[in-house]
Amino acid sequence: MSDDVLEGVVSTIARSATEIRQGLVGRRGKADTENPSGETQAEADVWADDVLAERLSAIDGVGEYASEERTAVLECGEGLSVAVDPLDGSSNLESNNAMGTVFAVYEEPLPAPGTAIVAAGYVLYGPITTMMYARDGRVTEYELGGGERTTVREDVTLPETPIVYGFGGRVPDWTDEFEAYAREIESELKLRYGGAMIGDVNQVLTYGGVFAYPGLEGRPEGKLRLQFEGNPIGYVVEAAGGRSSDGERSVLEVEPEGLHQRVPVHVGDGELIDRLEDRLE
Ligand code: AFP
Repeated sequence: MSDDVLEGVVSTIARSATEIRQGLVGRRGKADTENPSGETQAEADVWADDVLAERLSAIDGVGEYASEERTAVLECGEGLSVAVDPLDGSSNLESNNAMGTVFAVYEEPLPAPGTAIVAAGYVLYGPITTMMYARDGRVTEYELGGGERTTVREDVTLPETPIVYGFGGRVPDWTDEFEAYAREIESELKLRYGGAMIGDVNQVLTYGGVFAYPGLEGRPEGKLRLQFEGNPIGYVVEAAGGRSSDGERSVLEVEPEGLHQRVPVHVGDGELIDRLEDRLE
């Protein structure tokens, strides 16, 4: 596996992130199209997907491009497979809140398990634009600007003392087991939930704690997509010394059934995830 290809993927996403952020202006409306998961797309979803597809598929050594916003895998030669959520939390664009771009590089054709990931990360469009990048068990944080990326933290590790939590889904739709777990956690930690997985997971990576979008009553598969959200975020949090779980095992060990399948996602402090699995048993 070539370092150059990975460097090409990461620098292309870092460079594009600055343009994507600028290009959100004037693209806050809804497109009249749906993504393969049946969700109405934002204009910005479609545009950001086109920008990233064009640039990432042009890299020598990238053989596949797939995204949460398009039905099929784009074949583009021989090499690694890049899976992207171009604008995670795009429903936050209307209210001008945090959003992200999520990516994972797999060394197997898609759909693939998280165990086939060789590198993953995300861009956070917060007050400033930052990137978390995980590879070979190490996580690095960069600040992005002017197409450049500046290292601000190396060996990012989940803080030992958990402080924050964020749980998705409506409380009435939580299973009794998950609700019991949530009641315990809310008496111990502070709530931080903004509706964009990337913003919420970055809170956990910065302050310690747990994020989850669980399986729901009537929707045991939850909401988040395995290839584009569950796997990349599981890979980053595990590389930072935390744990990921679909409720029973590491998200990275979930066998893929389809490109756009959903999976319950729980990530964060190892002890808190162990407790969750005990509760859901
Ligand atoms: P959008 O990309 O449609 O805004 O969804 C964001 C997301 O996939 C993930 O980032 C959030 O954690 C979750 O959905 C928010 O879902 P709820 O709106 O149900 O809280």
